[in-house]
Amino acid sequence: MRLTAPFSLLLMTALLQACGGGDDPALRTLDGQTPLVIGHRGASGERPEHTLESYRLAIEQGADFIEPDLVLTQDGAMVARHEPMLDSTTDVASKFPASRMRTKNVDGVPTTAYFASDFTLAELKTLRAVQPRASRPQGFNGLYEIPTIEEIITLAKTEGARLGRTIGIYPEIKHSTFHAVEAGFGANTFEDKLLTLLHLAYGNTASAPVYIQSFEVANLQYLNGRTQLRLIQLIDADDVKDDGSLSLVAPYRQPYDFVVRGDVRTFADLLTPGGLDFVKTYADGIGPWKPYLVRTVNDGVDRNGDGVVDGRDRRVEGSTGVVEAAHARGLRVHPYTFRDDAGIYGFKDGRAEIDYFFKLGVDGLFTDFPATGVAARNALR
Ligand SMILES: [Ca+2]
Repeated sequence: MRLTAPFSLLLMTALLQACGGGDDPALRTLDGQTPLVIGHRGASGERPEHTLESYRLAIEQGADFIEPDLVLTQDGAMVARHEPMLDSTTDVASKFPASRMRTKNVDGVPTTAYFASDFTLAELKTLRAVQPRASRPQGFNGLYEIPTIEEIITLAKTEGARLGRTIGIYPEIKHSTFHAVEAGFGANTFEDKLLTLLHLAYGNTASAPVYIQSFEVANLQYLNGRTQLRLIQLIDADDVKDDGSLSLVAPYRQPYDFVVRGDVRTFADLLTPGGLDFVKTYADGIGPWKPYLVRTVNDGVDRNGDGVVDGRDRRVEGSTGVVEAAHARGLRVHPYTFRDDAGIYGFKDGRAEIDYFFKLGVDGLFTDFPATGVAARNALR
């Protein structure tokens, strides 16, 4: 049946709205492309973080990138752990005596722990991952190994080929200064190792499905002179205050290489117009903690009426302008960390929070629950 013009228009509008696309404005990402869902430590809300099984679940759920944090072993292997310490995410204490613990300076904080850099890869392979958050599933503890970056790249490529889509990797160089000085590897050894491996696996090109991230600055500047792979400056803070401003307390106040060099700039200083101009000289984007992008205020009102005033009840005051200022300079914006079960500021749940950030125009985001991110991302299409 041929439809009259007004009727077909109505039908099309109805169909578009049924698909969720009718009222969406154009995407406000830097390149107009759909934002990326980055599986933060894999699907770490559901599996012990930084295991092949956590990354595999993130891929199954539709994540575009998987995110391994990297630390070095005694024999120089790159393995996935969020900290150079092994205590909270593995069963190391049940497998090695306390005499293997050491006290080291981790970004200015004296820390006594089992350090990955005091164990060989063969020793680390005898460990099994555990879930560090008591509120998350404990049933996978003791099952999974600590993976190397080589194993993670193989997983991403194998799964990508099987699924017919590109699975990117988003490695973070953890504690560059710690590895150079305290663990004794020397300046830029970590960076050189990672670049050599990534260039071999993906080539030296900005179109590779790779982002390298760091909270430090000098190592990203060093990398910028040696690779076309894309670089992301992470921007940390200690806490968010009631008025929405960021609390900057060491060791979350400044990039640690700034501390060592006597550079007084804070993380927040890197997001001012001048700070973003500086970041643009060596990086392709920023990875800020999310309260830097959306201002929320704790005004004591129990907005969701559950009898408790917490982060979810905060009043959302809108963009801080950082996304817009970064985009104006051609910098991508990938905020962290979105969690269905923790750290939600100003929204009833994790999905509503992600929806808001996607509408704001972020180019991707790190989430412990990639399925939630993928559902929100698909609703934009
Ligand atoms: Ca409440």
